[in-house]
Amino acid sequence: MTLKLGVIGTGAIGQEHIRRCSKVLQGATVVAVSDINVDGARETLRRLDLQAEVYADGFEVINSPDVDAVLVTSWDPTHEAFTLAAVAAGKPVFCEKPLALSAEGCRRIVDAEIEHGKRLVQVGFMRPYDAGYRALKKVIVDGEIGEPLMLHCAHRNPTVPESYTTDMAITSTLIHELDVLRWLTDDDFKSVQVVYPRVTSKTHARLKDPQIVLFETQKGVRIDVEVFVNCAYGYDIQCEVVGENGIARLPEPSSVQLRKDARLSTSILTDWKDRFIDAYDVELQAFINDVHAGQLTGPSAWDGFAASVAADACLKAQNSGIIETVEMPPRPEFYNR
Ligand code: NAD
Ligand code: NAI
Ligand code: ISE
Repeated sequence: MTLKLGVIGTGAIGQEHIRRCSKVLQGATVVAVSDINVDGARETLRRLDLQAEVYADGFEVINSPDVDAVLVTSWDPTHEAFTLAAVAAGKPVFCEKPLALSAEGCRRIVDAEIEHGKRLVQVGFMRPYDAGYRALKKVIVDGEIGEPLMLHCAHRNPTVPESYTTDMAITSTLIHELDVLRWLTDDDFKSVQVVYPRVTSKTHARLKDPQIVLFETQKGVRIDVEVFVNCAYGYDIQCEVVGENGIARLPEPSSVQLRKDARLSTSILTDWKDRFIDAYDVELQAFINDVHAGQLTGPSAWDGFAASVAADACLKAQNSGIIETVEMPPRPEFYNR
């Protein structure tokens, strides 16, 4: 049977997910869409040559009897309300990151899901589905570099819009590392400090850029993440794990090597859509398959909550300048199954 999807938010990633669910993946079809920009939603369907109901309100999508499962791809501040409404309707929901803007908001979703009695939520943390991150994790798990001691990471975007502010470096950008580094190292964050280097001239008054986020984990691993969202040169994700016996690096995306004009070069991607294009396919196919099978297994509401607990401490550290603790409550038995 084909899974009938409703998509809320037809912006950059909403359009990408509608395209992949309709034209790339198996077992699903998009039957309803919604965006506060209704013309944008219509234009998305026209451009992709798709037929679907257009609703003015996302809650109508969730409650439509035609819709079996929901994708939330609208702006960050809207995620919590739409995800809670999907859980209340008993419908599986794939929610883009962050699950909510605070740990408190994520906790409300966790509590609602536990109350429902069965997992309904998958968070759009796609990096654990990326072949490069999976290969890096295998090297660590196989013991090839010994125990990890330090990680050096970078999350760089070429540019961001004027609406992007200092806090979003944490809630919208670093949130990917807050999830993937827990998964990669099988560890939890213990404390965090944020320090600000010299500010780039390419930013604006409400965005301090770049930022360096320094963590200590429960196992004593030290991690530094550079978040630099106006780096100008490309979209660049770096992760180097320094272990007792050696160093492992996240593979670079493959690219043709060019010898030309007395130079040896390879291109760097510029768009986040391309960097993890395969991982988005795999995460959404997993969601569709899991809904068909009746049991979600991807990044959970608890993972969304855990990342937001760390994000809240980072936000505090952004303002205090001192080392802040990350207080992670124990994982409920519900998420161990
Ligand atoms: P975008 O601004 O291009 O698109 C968001 C769309 O949501 C817009 O069209 C907007 O009109 C619509 N929208 C906002 N509020 C809405 C609401 N209440 N109901 C319906 N539609 C609403 O943003 P984007 O780049 O597509 O990002 C969307 C979400 O996806 C964000 O949460 C972002 O963090 C996430 N995202 C994740 C990744 C990733 O790598 N996992 C990449 C990009 C974006
Ligand atoms: P976007 O701004 O391109 O799209 C957001 C869309 O949501 C807009 O079209 C907007 O009109 C719509 N929208 C906002 N509020 C709405 C509402 N109340 N009801 C209906 N529609 C509403 O943003 P983008 O880049 O697509 O990001 C959307 C979400 O996806 C964000 O939460 C972002 O964090 C996440 N994202 C995730 C990525 C990933 O790698 N997983 C990459 C990029 C974004
Ligand atoms: C965006 O929302 C994403 O999720 C991208 O993956 C990230 O690199 C970017 O910084 C965010 O704004």
